Amino acid sequence: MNEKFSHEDHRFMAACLRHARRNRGLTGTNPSVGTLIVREGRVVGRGITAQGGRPHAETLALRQAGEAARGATAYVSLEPCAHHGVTPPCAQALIDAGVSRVITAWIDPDARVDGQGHAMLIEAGIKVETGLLAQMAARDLRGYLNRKTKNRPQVILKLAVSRDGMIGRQGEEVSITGPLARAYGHRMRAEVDGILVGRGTVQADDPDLTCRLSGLEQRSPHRFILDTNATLSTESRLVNSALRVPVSLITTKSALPSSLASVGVRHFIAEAHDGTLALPEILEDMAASGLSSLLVEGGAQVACSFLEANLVDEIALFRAPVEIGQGGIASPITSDSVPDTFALARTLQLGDDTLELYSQAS
Ligand code: AOF
Ligand code: ZN
Repeated sequence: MNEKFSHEDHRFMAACLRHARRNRGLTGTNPSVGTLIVREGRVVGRGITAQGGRPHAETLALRQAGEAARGATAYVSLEPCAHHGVTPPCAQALIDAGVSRVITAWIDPDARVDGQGHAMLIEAGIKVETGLLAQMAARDLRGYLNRKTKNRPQVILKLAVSRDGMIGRQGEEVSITGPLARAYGHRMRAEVDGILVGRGTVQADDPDLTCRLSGLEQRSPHRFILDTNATLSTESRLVNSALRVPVSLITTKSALPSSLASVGVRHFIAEAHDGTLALPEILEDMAASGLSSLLVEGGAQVACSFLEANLVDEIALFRAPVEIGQGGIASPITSDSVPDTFALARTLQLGDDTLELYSQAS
């Protein structure tokens, strides 16, 4: 245990991080941050970044704490901001409220903050310590940190693989995983900002790519289709739901056919290198538009392209006991061939299926 921090500090920061997790996927381009205000061992204020990104966590926690914040300790999962947004900086709000100690998990890499929040607090005579449960916080904030430090969203590759190593069958829609694994897949969609597939997958499966879990329908991510020549069928489910949940076609064309544009399909213009869409640049543009996490769901060729370009941060590998046999489409990776730059982080049993979650072992 780090000497700077007591058992109580660990316990409250852990609670603060759990609290922050509740709004993941709901705070727009802003990370979901948590704040706990603690006085004499008792929580007097709790806050999480609100839906849409404002108010910030500290504002809400201080509002709840009121006068009790004076002399209290504030636990914040990310360094309090130092910039003027809709409201004055959170660092200033903590100073004004009279807290005497601020403990954070991670320094905010946003250029407008980047140590300045901590500096403001120290300047005002507040005791500041950072780095408590840092790895856990960084894991929760990984989409945001990826966007700010690598200029691309965190990329999660999702694959459902049969016992014989297939992800589907040529020309036919087959179900590989069972209902629990499918529900988990929908849960994953609810937690990301974007989801991406190739046009071939749309043609073969006509997917919705929305989150259809009861109560989480509003958390469907922005849907992106790699479609170099903008030939997506206007009859597809994706196109028909474009006004409800955003769909962007990633193409090299200068304009979308009016049949698509007129029904709300958005256009994402990309470069191509040697006839192949330039994935690194696409991800950079996505990050610039505020996207922090992207779920890549198919098909085999798209998965291969992301893996070959070394653009995958995590792999969610669903292993199902079914056999596909004749006409199967081979998965680019199976449990036996996950690249050795990835480490198994977690295994979950979901009915008859097993989910293996891998992260880049950085
Ligand atoms: C905090 N507490 O709860 C969050 C913070 O667009 P704005 O003005 O809301 O600023 C967005 C930036 O605020 C974001 O990039 C990150 O630096 C910080 N997020 N800061 O003090 C919070 N969500
Ligand atoms: Zn703030």
